[in-house]
Amino acid sequence: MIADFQDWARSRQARIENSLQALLPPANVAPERLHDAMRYCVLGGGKRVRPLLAFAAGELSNASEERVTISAAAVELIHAYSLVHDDLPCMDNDILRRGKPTCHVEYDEATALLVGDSLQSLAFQLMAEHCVADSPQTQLKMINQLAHASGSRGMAGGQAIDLSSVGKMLTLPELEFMHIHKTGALIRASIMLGAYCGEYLDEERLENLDHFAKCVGLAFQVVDDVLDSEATTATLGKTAGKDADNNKPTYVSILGVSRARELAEELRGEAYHSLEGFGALAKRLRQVTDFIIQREF
Ligand code: GRG
Repeated sequence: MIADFQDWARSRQARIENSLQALLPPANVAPERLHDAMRYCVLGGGKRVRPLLAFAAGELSNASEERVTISAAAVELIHAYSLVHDDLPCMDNDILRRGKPTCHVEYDEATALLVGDSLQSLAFQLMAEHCVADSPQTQLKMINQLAHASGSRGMAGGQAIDLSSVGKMLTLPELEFMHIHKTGALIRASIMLGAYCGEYLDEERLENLDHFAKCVGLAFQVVDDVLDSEATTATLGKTAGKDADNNKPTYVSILGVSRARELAEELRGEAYHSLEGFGALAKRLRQVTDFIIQREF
């Protein structure tokens, strides 16, 4: 990774960490155990890929860092909630997340459910409380996109398809449909929200950005599948090899590792192509794309 990108990414990661620290309810405020668990699940871990994408997309529209920070925090809270619920015994039943015991292991199942519920509500509270766009119409559009991306026609719907596909052999289009929803929708929302924080982009630019976002969301998942099959639990900070153990269809089980890696490269090419009209303004988006494709955890 080039030093210039590392510095940029570290400063945004620190910014989002500090903001999440301040925006989450303090652990000494009642109900203390719930607030403590919310902080445990959000702070001090994670690559913060979605916030990085939001900051990078904000550069296309000259968005203020304050606005992007709130939008990125909202997306990251939804993401953290999804991980907490995904780890529950009724879903993936996992004990390790971000190198630490999962929420229901460290606290209990009821607390983990409430943590997810509360993080989701807090995300929308932030988007309603702070001014994140030039006009109320754009701000409502952003809240709508985040709600859509999180719900049954986005992430939660993708998770439902995932749960029902255990033990089945999906076709490539079916697998893609699942991931566009489960992982892709929130990644797409983080990019579009970042851009909406600034000057309004014309429809053609928004469409190109949206296409970029779809490619990156899928590429993220393809790489995630490759890492799940090749990396170790210690490197990932979550249980490796879970997809195969759970008999889940993945890009690796359908395509094999080397074709899956090629697919990630093809998606990178298509993502780059969608950014051509933005020129140098899209430098950070290209770099975050590279980070997503080349990451080792
Ligand atoms: C429970 C409604 C509900 C949804 C869960 C996103 C999701 C849907 C489940 C997560 C399971 C999973 C491992 C999906 C693969 C891709 C993914 C989202 C990985 C985790 O995201 P990273 O790598 O995590 O960005 P960090 O810890 O870096 O934030």
